[in-house]
Amino acid sequence: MDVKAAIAFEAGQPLVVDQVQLDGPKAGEVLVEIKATGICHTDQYTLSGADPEGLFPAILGHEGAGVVVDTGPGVTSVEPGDHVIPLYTPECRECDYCLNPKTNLCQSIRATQGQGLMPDGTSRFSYKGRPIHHYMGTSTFANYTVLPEIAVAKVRKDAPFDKICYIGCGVTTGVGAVMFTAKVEPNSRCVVFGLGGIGLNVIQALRMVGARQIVGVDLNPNKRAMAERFGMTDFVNPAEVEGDLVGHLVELTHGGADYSFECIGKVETMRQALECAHKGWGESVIIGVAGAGEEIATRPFQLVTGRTWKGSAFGGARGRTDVPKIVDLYMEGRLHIDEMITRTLALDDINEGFELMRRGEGIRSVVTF
Ligand code: NAD
Ligand code: DAO
Ligand code: ZN
Ligand code: ZN
Repeated sequence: MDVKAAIAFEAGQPLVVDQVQLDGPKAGEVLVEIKATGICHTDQYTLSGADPEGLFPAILGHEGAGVVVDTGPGVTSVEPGDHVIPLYTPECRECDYCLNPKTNLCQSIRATQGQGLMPDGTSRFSYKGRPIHHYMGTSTFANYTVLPEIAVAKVRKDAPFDKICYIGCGVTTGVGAVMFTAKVEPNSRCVVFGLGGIGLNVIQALRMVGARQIVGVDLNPNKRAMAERFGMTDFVNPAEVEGDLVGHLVELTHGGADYSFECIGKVETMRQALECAHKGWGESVIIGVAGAGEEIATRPFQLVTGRTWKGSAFGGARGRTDVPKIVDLYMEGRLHIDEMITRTLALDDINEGFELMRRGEGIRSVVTF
């Protein structure tokens, strides 16, 4: 079938909106009509050419929501009409990783997903007869896409697509890091580095689980008001701190953070986040993705004396199991998304959304189809 898509033909160039051809779902696959998709930094990272694993031409996009319109042979968990959120971290419930409660990193289709292909090693997308790569197993910058059955979370039908698409990456990444990776307890003191689309979701989850202190750290003072609306109790602008930032944060949190979260992607702030964690028990969770080849550092004594360094991908969430629960939290009014969608665009204007992100304006732009 012909579908309308934003195509990334080459690194560093704007996306081109045009008609592409999409083959129907094969065994174990589903055809989904995408109703809305967010634009995330990871799409920008790949489009910029900085992503060493980036493949072109490709249809980017990994933060979507839509409706199943067709299923291939053997699909049993969803049917046409079901509302779904595509999962760049699938959940097969059978591989060694899915069977180990310590991880959410299902590996069953990891190799082909990384090659921009469906699990059978081929692409469903083509442009003028030449194949186009899938991206993160999702390719949501198209009004229809094909996904493996294990890479869709079935969600309730009354949830608005133009809001819950954000649960496909940003919301789950921030909220999950608090609930599933760190398992933050009530009354904790916490520090969040970076008050962008991820940091705000960490903050709102910390408020939801009953943290007593939520310190936000950001160089941009314009981020303060929004973070306070989501539950930040203290704001620290490193540019305004005289002396050592880590010492300041340790003092502010009465000895150090029970939990800190790095939501920027810089190795310097990853070190600060670890070192402001409380001696003896503080845990620091890296969420930000640093540039290719970068390395983190600290003095090992920081760990010897009881701090723990962790990382979190997709919030540690098991998509098919946990994403529907996050949609429920939103629909129950316990998580807020609407205020974070600061721009809604048509697919034809998708490059404008990338430009807003490059300029650091707004929190999330969403394309609706
Ligand atoms: P963003 O750009 O919206 O937010 C980053 C914030 O950090 C901005 O407000 C900026 O002002 C602030 N900042 C930059 N440098 C700073 C510094 N030195 N000190 C203090 N503040 C500083 O980004 P985002 O969308 O919130 O994403 C954050 C990170 O999370 C990115 O690296 C992204 O790639 C990553 N990410 C990770 C996952 C995962 O699963 N681990 C998923 C999605 C995104
Ligand atoms: O299993 O090796 C693997 C890949 C896991 C991918 C997790 C990606 C999380 C960070 C990238 C940001 C996503 C928007
Ligand atoms: Zn993302
Ligand atoms: Zn698995």
